Amino acid sequence: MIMVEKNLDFRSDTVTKPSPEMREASYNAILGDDVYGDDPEVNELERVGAEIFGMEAALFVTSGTMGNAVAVLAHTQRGDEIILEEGSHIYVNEVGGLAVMGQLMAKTVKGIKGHMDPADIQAGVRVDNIHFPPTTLLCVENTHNTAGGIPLTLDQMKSYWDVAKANNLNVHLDGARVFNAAVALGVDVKKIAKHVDTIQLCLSKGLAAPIGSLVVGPQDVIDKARKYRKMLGGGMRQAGIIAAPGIIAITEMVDRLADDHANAKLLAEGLTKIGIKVVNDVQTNMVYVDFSPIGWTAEDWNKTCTDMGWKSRGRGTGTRLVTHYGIEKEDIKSFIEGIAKRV
Ligand code: TLP
Repeated sequence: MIMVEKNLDFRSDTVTKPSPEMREASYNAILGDDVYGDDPEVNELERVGAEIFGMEAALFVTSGTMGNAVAVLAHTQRGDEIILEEGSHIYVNEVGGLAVMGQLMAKTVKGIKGHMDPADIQAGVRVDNIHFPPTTLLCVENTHNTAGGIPLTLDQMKSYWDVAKANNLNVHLDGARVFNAAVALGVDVKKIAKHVDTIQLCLSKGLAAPIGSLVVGPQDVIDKARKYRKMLGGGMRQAGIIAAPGIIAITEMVDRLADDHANAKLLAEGLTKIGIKVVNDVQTNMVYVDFSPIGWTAEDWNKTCTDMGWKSRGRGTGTRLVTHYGIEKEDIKSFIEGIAKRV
């Protein structure tokens, strides 16, 4: 019997390990060649994924980065301009793939807590002019990672949709943590999906599957994305072994994200009492801290965490702490007590 493994690692929710049920599902997977469309677990994951989001189709990809890449490629032509939030993962953290693979121009809009003012989006859209590239896509991120795991509200999502459609743009959502957003907002994820054309959602973050993402959207866009996935080397053959845990991720691991959010709040409150500054508005599973008020450097923080058996990676005067599957309320309490003793 495989037990739920403790995972005292605040670096990210990408570190989550599969649940015992997921490991069993991988073991029992029937498997087939997915490039021929023959893998039953992949087919089921794509069917269930599309259904959960109220979309026509879904595509299983290796990672969030690949999911965003194939979606952006499917929506655009070489030489288009796309609008993104300044701190978005696609713009900052995906190795410039949009420029390299898509030959796309990027126009960034500065958000406040991850939220872009629709007027700024409108101002970023190019008018039809022989000198300008056409603007064809708006990318949104929900929850917004570098803004502190902020869930964008349905009204905000609708405001992007309205401005995009008024200008004939498609909308792609980097929903690496879209289930965290839905849980934090207390809404069905379909309501978020209503305001976008495509979504990339990660199975391998808080939902604890070992590998992979889904791209969901209209059939014709997903067909194009599938072709781009093959071009990028992402045709995966007996991928059911990793798709089987993905099915459990989206059907059984969503509700427990509320525990991660509660644990993040508990962590933020505890650290604030000790004198550590929490710099974000904690609404989901991320706590951004500044430990300079207690006189600690990143080295002090990292060493203290290591001594206590935790993984955390301080840089400069702060770090991001992410709560996830494998970290329980008791672990948060003992982490806070441990830090308090050492300050
Ligand atoms: N984010 C990772 C790091 O790359 C920063 C993390 O630890 O948070 N979109 C968003 C919003 C993400 O946060 C990430 C991963 C991705 C896309 C990419 O997913 P992967 O890592 O599966 O390629």
